[in-house]
Amino acid sequence: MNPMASVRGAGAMPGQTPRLRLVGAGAHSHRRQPGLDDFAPASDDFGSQVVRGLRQTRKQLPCKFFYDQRGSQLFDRICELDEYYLTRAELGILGASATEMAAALGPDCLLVEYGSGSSLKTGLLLERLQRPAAYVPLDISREHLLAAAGRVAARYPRLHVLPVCADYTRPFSLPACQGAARTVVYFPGSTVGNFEPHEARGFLRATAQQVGPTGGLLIGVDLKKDPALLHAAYNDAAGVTAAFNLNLLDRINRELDGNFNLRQFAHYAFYNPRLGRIEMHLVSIVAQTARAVGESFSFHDGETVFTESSYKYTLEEFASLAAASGWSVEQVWTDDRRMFSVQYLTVN
Ligand code: AVI
Repeated sequence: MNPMASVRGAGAMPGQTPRLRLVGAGAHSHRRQPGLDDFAPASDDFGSQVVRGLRQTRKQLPCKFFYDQRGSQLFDRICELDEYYLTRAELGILGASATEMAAALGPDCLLVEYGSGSSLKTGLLLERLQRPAAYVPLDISREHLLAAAGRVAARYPRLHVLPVCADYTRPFSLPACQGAARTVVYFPGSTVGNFEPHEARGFLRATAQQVGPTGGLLIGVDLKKDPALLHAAYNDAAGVTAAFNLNLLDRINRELDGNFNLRQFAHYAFYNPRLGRIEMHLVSIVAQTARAVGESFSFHDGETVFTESSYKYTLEEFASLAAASGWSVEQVWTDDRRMFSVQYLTVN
């Protein structure tokens, strides 16, 4: 999975010869085979964002940079951890309620999956949709997107699969699809929790614009719960989340000529109940200086680099966030323990 639509380097499926066509913003096409509409920025400017983040008084790095090839593999392992309940809970909800979800979305819908990655969760839904007009997997990683689109097209030969390579937090246009009754964005995984609340509002508003007045949003939202369970989910015993967090420094070393000593930084994640979020940091455990992109950055003993927020919502909090961003919550599905929710929103 590629939740933050960042760059990952998974290779194309063996034997697959994807057709690649670059189109500029505003132009788009409707293809009946897996081709590609490509709006991916030429570069995500990793170097300048690292320099900007590490120059701040409170150092921080954007969490979207977690997902290089190694980071994406580590994230896939996180999703399988006993402590990381999110993926299992969401899959359980989909397994139990995909038929109801498909009914809520209605017939002839154009389903657009943001951050589709390997499109793993989508099959459950696609199989139950009534006459889907098309499926649009949307991801920033071209190779991974094309491989996944090819797999979906092979599995569902009657389905139009129209992959779009884009960062869903930046402008792009969807392929035209005649006969679609409505456009529904599918945004699983509670990636919305990785946005700051003002960013989540901006994202929800932009998504409402994207789908238009008849559109919908099917979204996974992690719920507030016992902080001990949250703490365990982000501090797994096997240390996979720690490796995922530290990989960001390793990526800086690999890609930006850095010399961060990974043994001198520690993973630190905790639930901040006042802000309702998990915070992930990398703590410098000694006073040190590291170099990257030709610049040096000093850290005092105990200084942290803030790497990720993962907001947790109550159903009421998320409903008011949605209402403030042009959406109404139509239906909510949760697991028995109310750990996680999948919600169907329509445009106000
Ligand atoms: C992608 N996102 C929803 C994950 C989360 O739980 O916030 C990313 C993650 N960070 C640490 N573990 C998983």
